[in-house]
Amino acid sequence: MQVRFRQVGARLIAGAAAAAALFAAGSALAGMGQPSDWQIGFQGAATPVMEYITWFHDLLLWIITIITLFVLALLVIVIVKFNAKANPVPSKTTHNTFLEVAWTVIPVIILGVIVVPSFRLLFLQLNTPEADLTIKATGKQWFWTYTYPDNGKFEFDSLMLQDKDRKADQPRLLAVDNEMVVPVNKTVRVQVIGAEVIHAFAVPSFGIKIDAIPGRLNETWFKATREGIYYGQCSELCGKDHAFMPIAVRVVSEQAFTAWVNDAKKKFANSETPTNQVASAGQ
Ligand SMILES: [Cu+2]
Repeated sequence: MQVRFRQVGARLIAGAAAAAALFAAGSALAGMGQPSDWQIGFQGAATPVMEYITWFHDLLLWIITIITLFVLALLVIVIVKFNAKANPVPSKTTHNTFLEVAWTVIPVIILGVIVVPSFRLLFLQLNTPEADLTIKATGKQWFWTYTYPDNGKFEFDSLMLQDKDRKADQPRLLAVDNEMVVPVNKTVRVQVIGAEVIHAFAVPSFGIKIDAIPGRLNETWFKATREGIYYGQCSELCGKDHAFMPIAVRVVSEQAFTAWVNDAKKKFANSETPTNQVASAGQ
């Protein structure tokens, strides 16, 4: 019996180690701003909110793994030690005060450990700090329109690049013609609304995902701490081209942002959403 126990234990540990190694490899492959092959974990964090989400996720993964292994070990013990063959005359024990207090108090402590960072994260996500600039993102069928009310009120449409227009380094189904550009290390308030149906504005590396609902102005925020390009997608089933309305956010230095704003003001002056773009968005 002892030998069989040890064999089962050794196999469990080997299995857990293999799973941990696979997970570590998958996490290491996590892309920055876009998904990568064989990735298991989240995309790399580019904002304090996403760093918190990643940390909280890892904490929960440890807790749930330990609980699962503990319950599995108890089950294995019961199956091996207390089956009818191994234990023909069962004990008549019914109550055990210490055990009953322990299995009430220990889960309460575990939930207490989880609830504190959970609420902190919720407040961090929902309390928009003093914003340095506001951008309005309007979900349309099937593309996004970005408005910069603080920087000259220009607005432009952002449509997914078709394969023929895409450069080699631009990811398929994610790259767009006009990226949303923001300065690094600045708090950006994003106001999100839907034009006709419900969409959702989501950028994994920023840790943001919020519904774009017609007639309701939703709000989220992010503060990107490193430059680069970060991709997201509409995350609410919104119709036939739901999969083809990506979000691309380029985070640049403050000087580059000012230069871009000056160009954009001219490029997108008096811009209105041409109806032919709506028609061609899905082709
Ligand atoms: Cu959508």
